[in-house]
Amino acid sequence: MSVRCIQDGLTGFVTLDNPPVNAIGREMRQGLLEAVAWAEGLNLDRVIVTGAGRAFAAGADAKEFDGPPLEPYLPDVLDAIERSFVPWIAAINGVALGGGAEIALACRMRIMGPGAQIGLPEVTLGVIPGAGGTQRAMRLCGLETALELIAFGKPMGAKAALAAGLVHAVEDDPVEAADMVNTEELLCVVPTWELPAPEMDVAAFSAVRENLAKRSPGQIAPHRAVEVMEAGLGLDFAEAMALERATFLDLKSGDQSRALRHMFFSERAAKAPADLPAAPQITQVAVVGGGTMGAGIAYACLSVGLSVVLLETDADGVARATENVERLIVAGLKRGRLDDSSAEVLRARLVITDDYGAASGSSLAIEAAFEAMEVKKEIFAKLDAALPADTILATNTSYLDIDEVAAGTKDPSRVLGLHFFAPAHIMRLLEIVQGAQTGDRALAMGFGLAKLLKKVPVLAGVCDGFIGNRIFSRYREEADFLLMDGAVPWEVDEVMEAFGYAMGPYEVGDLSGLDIGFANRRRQDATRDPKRRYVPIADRMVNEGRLGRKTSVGWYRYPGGGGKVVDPLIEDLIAEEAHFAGVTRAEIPDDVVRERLLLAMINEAANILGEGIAHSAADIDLVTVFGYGFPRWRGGLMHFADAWGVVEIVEKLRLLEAQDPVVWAVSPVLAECAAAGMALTDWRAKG
Ligand code: 3H9
Repeated sequence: MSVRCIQDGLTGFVTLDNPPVNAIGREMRQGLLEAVAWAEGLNLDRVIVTGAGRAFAAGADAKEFDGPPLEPYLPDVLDAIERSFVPWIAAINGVALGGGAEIALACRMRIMGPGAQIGLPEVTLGVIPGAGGTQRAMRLCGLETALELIAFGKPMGAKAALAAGLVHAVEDDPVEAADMVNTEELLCVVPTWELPAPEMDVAAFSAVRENLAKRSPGQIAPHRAVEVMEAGLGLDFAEAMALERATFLDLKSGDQSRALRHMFFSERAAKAPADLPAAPQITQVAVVGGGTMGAGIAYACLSVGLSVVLLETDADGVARATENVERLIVAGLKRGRLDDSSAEVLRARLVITDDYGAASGSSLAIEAAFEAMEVKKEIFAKLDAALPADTILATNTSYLDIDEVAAGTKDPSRVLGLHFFAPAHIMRLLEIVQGAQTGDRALAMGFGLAKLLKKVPVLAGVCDGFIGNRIFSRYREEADFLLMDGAVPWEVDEVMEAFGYAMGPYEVGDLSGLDIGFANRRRQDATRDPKRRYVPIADRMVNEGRLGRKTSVGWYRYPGGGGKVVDPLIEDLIAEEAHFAGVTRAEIPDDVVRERLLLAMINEAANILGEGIAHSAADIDLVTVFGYGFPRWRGGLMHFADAWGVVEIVEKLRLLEAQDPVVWAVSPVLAECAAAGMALTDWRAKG
């Protein structure tokens, strides 16, 4: 049973017990309802409810959200707890989130452990609190705090919860403290539903709405939560609860909640494959190259307690690398992630040198040097010579052929790709690239490192750009085709921002530097299909010294290194290139811009799936969301494609294919899914 009841004198101890985090499923709701009757039947003095293990309760079991609601419903269970003549005390031993927090809010009293957290993060799953959270929280901690808690879904620690009035006390042993509460004192506490709703505060509502527009553009649930709270001020408790419940149920069956649940569970499913051996122990990592990427990787490793030997080519390189890491440490200090003593510990675990011999104690080396095959080969030869035979050798290349890098080493089975995303200490995605000869031990090391760094690991095969950059390259290519055909960069950017990206492709290009894409295109010149359409606009930009933010001019201008401004010269440049190419440009409606970009990415992603470069559609979703800013609330590229409809996608692609069969050849995976009425998410390679 997921609810255990024990009587001790006139006290009933109720334990929520559904490992690992006491998610509230039907059985727990039933158990709680029975516990109310049990305590009343015994005429107990009080009930103390707590959670088994590390959590109080992580909220409603989100796995149940796909089906219709099952009785007994949580609001009814909590109503029974709140109105019972036996008062309940929540002893919050660990996280109390969503429905878990709502259980606590329905209790007469709440005592929290110092390390526990309480929060209403339902909006992160695309819903709002559905068991009284919106109404009880604002009665307990006031409108402003409740709005912050619910609209942004960020949990509170014990100290903050006490200061906000959400809990009555913080005690080392909340169960023991609950047992000590004086009965008369307990009976004097007014049940939450009897408390008056706060006064209307127009400024608080405007502030939260303004903030939401900036922090959660495109998401519905936070706005609906705010609406319910606003309406609740003018309704009685029962009416407000009914409105909250109806809104919760409406959102639960909507696309955004489905997408966010998909992301929640996919993120947790991203683990080492079950057949891999245990990850080898890591205490020291060698990082080659102390540029932005290498310094970020080194800092990420240092932050989780690893020692790092950062290898550079010469004394100048060492000085530059030292500066780069130090900049990250100072930023960590500024943001409060580090204090003076933890910063010192970090520095003490870091060696920056040009002596490869100093890295001989490393179980893993990660090369993050200049993106050129010859450079990589040279570094791998040095690593091969200087490090023990069982050290795993990884390259952080974004595009290059890992098999070619591995071929030059004594034992290619210990070579893999570990593709980090900038800034490496912040971005959650880690593509773990498996070469033709990569061994299980090397893969296990990659997944082990991802776990240590709290990254989302995705296994990828070898191809130009792996999963993420291959999709991104196609996106960028199609964006340039759109320019040639009639669009302008700021229109394309606005369309993709309206779709949910924080930045469109051209602003991203300016940020990373247009020379990067240029170098890639030159590398691809030898293998590009001569029949494939090629747009030289971006090349011309680079040839004219427009490299993006670093030169204060790229697709946009950045006067004084500040914010972007539209540059009308670009329109002339595009028009000129179109003239040279004999293309007649015409205005392209926003929905066509959006569709072409999304179709291009979906088609490429389906090929990536079909070629076995990605192992599942969900992996592609993780890559697009965690590495490339695809809106999480759309569930990632493939989930979005399924929601759009594979049949419709294939119909649209066929029309484009008729115009340009090279660029738009329809992916066999998409064609197969459309013919079989199958979702991309369910597609599996045969055999
Ligand atoms: C809600 O409550 C609605 C109500 O207002 C209204 C109802 C009427 N459901 O994250 P972890 C699983 S909405 C199902 O790896 P951690 C998770 O999938 C809910 N399963 O551990 C994983 O399974 P597996 C509002 C859940 O220590 C395992 O537990 N609540 C749920 O890093 C361990 O999870 C939230 O949004 C769930 N609700 O973090 C909180 N939660 O082992 C969501 C977890 O098979 N949960 N699982 O991979 C969290 O934020 C984190 O899981 C938590 C633990 C902080 C609790």
